Amino acid sequence: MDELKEIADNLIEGEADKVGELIQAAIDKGIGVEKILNEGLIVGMTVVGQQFKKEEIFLPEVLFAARAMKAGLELLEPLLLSIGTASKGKVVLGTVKGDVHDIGKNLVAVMLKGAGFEVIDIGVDTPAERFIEAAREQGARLIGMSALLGTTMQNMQTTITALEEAGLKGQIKTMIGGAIVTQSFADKIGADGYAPDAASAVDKAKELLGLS
Ligand code: B12
Repeated sequence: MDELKEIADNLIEGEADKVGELIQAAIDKGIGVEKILNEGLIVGMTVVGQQFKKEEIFLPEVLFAARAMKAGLELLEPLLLSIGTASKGKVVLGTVKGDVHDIGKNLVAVMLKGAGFEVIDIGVDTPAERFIEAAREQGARLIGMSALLGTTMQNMQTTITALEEAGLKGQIKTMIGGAIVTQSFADKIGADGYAPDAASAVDKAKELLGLS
């Protein structure tokens, strides 16, 4: 359908207003909400993720596309919730205690939402207990933690230890990321997964929740 391709193309170009207009027009025309999400927004965001991974586009383009995705999702979210679209699962996402960097975390949130996950974003400077409390309250099976500072990355370990102490390690999986984080650090602290960028974070979340 041309409308859906147009939505995807405008998302790739980062045209947030146009994406909003096209989505509203598609809704008014009676095109299914899930079709608009899957064949419009998600197709577009998948292309953006792939281009970013291959370094064909860079952060500014991704941020514009992310903004367009957010504009589109805001229109679709209430309709999706009202028809009870099956979510891929809930992910609690936050930046660890002492750290206020959130650009990367927000990108991960948009990509996860775009891929059909329900994201509970608990913000920045988040203590270990808050991650666990949110996961328990929401029944989330995955916690995603972001850190960009050498002084705060250790707080990821604190959350994992607290999960262990609460007897929840394994039941609630952990996925970590942020420019300073590496796979070997993830292995060292016992995180279940690591991803270097937002597109790979989606693949990792699917893998950890047994969806891939
Ligand atoms: C923007 C920025 C800031 C902004 C943050 C604004 C915001 N709202 O986020 C501000 C100005 C507030 C800031 C403050 C500070 N900053 Co700063 N900041 C940066 C900068 C320039 C860019 C970070 C960024 O957004 N990158 C872009 C995003 C998209 O990349 P990303 O976060 O890595 O995310 C990607 C992946 O890592 C991954 N990912 C991220 N999170 C997650 C989570 C999961 C679960 C997964 C799977 C994947 C994943 O996916 C993302 C998308 O692909 C970096 C330099 C750099 N080049 O990294 C310094 C940098 C991180 N900052 C640094 C420092 C030192 C500070 C300050 C201490 C400075 C000061 N003296 O006050 C303070 C600390 C404040 C605090 N307590 O947190 C240092 C850290 C050095 C270190 N190794 O510890 C850096 C590296 C700069 C430098 N070279 O010195 N900073």
